Amino acid sequence: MISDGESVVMQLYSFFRSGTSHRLRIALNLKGLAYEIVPVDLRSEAHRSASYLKLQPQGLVPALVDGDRVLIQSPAIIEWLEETHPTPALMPADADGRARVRALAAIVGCDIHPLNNRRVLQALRRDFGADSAAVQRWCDAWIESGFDAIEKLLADDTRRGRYCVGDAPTLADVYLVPQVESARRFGFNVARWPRIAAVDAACATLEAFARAAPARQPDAV
Ligand SMILES: N[C@@H](CCC(=O)N[C@@H](CS)C(=O)NCC(=O)O)C(=O)O
Repeated sequence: MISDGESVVMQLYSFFRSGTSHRLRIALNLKGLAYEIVPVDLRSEAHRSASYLKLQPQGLVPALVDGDRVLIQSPAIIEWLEETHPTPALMPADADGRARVRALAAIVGCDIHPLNNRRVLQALRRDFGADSAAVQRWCDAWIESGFDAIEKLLADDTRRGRYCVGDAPTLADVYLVPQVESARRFGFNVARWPRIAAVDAACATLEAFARAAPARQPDAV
């Protein structure tokens, strides 16, 4: 464990290309919290090792260790961070704004990301005989329908600023940016969703987002 002088630095079990790990890195950076990355290499099945399963019994990244506390599931960890480190807030002050942020985040977190997750794609190949073209069609469908909906929601929001909701980054941006990164990896030109592309570009100018990018991680190879 590393100490920053007063407290023990949190450890983030993370894989550089994992969208859920990417979310956590952005949230931690926005909050200005110190953390150490512990790489978990999904390609070598490190997430299924006995030692990692003791932390996260599903064998999924990320996990956040804070002293004796082990936190799992990125939405739960992000909410915990928001509650324990409320400044800067990643949720708007008003209930309507918070509902909007949660809805945008849920489109990514519930309706796009889980369907394109590695273990789901492995099951499609292994148990249902899907070839590479079928798997690509599957992924494309969920990204397209989710991004079409987000683009429409952004277009309809007349009070929108630089980010998904308002003029400061919120959890909606924390969820969206890693999904944009993933869509690019799946071969999409994100310019076809101009408002999503603009939010992504605005976020990229912030150090908290730039430092969280997969390419900037110690395990990026
Ligand atoms: N709902 C979980 C999902 C975590 C998740 O799916 N993580 C992926 C990486 S983005 C993973 O570990 N996949 C391993 C696998 O599918 O084998 C969360 O948000 O923490």
